[in-house]
Amino acid sequence: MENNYSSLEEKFQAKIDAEIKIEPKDWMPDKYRKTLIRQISQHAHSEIVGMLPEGNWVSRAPSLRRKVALLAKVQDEAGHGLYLYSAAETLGIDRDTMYEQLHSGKAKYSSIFNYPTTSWADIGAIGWLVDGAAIMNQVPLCRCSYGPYARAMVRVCKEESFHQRQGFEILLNLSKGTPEQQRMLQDAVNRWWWPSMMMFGPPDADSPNTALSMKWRIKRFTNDELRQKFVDVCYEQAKTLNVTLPDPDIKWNEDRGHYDYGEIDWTEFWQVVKGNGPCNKQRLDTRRKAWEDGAWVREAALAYAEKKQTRKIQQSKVA
Ligand code: BYC
Repeated sequence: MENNYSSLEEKFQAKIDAEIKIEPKDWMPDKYRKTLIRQISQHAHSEIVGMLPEGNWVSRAPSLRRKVALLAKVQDEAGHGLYLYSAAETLGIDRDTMYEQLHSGKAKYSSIFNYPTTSWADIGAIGWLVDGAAIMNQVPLCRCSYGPYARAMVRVCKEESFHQRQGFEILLNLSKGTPEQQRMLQDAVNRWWWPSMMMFGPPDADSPNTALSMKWRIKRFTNDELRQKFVDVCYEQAKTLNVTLPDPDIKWNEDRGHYDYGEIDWTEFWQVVKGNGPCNKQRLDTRRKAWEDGAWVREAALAYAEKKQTRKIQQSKVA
């Protein structure tokens, strides 16, 4: 039995090494399935919780054009959540179980969405930094070894890149505005920079999942590799926006060919992940309320589906 399992595992790894996608009905190690369910469901939860800080600004966007773009972006996040829940379902977990894990506080979702959006510039900063970090992390996921996740990510990334641009454009406008608008921009960047750096996850040395996820080509880069790419890109973009990144230790390192950066507050990160961030409670309460308020829609949809099915059976009997 053990020999049989190890030969299955060898064949599985050989497929991965040959860049052949793993599909839902293929044999896979239990741990591969569990890792994917964990990552994809956390990712789906992040998308739908991620709608909340921005949704807060739909009614206060400063022009019709900004409102339309923000509304479209928030709707895109809902779509991303749906593709990702569907991708996770192909691994044998059902959607209600995933929702239950989110609503009971058992499931993780990205730490970034537990921070408040207190000014319009925050919407720009989320687009520039949060979506920028998301793209850095998610483009390699388009080459993830698991087919349904990789294919979902292609569309997600196309939409994320529009989100990043709309955020950057908001900030670019503020950077050319009044001194008050420029202060608002700098304040938003000050507050969103470090939480965005934390989005990539703990340092490689403290990341229990990275090694296996790299071997199985779920992840193509480590947390620190992606974080470094993000710093290098943002430093240059910050110059265009005429803002300073709130890290006095950022400086070009000629030997490494990258920007060095300062110490991240990992105590704050773990506090937020454990549920003690500024908005964790508010986010989960809002999600739970949306779920409860939507009960009648689910009931109506089920009743309609049942009615349709009964009618179909009756018609087939008559025929
Ligand atoms: N927040 O071993 P590690 C978006 C957890 S959506 C909370 O490195 P892994 C967007 C991690 O889950 C953003 N928890 O884990 C949406 C693990 O805990 P468990 C989300 C975090 O999985 C709307 C433990 O820490 N993106 O961008 O190898 C609007 C140890 O970590 C975080 C994705 O989900 C965090 N930041 O690597 C705008 C992308 N970081 O599960 C934007 C897909 C780590 O062992 N996910 N943890 O209990 C990934 O790429 C990987 O899961 C991560 C973490 C890089 C996030």
